[in-house]
Amino acid sequence: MVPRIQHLAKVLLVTLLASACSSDGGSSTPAPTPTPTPPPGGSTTTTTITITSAGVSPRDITVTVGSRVTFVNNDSVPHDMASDPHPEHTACPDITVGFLAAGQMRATNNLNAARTCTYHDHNQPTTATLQGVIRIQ
Ligand SMILES: [Cu+2]
Repeated sequence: MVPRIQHLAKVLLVTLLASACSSDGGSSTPAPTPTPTPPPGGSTTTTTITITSAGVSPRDITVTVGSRVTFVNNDSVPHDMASDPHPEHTACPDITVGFLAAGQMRATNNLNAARTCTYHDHNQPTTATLQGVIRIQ
């Protein structure tokens, strides 16, 4: 009788250990929420983007919902700022200010939708220094 009880105890112990093991494998800590990696330099809170021969500055800005952003062309040549994608400009049409002669400035429409918009110079659509990000939050 005694050996049988010992055997039962052993079976019980093994079962407990097995279940402890399986429950441990089943539970997992929640994965950390991924945060978007900001570009080098981060995002700047401003509503003015200045264009010079070096490109647009700041390249990455954050504005509040309802803001307007002003593009200032301080370059000696014209620029034609438009929403991505090129050449349709359909993603964020409200940020398209269009043709800016040297020295000219123009504001976007009110940016009423919270989202991230990117733009380019329609005359130089592949020039990276003339591409930027407007984060509407
Ligand atoms: Cu374009």
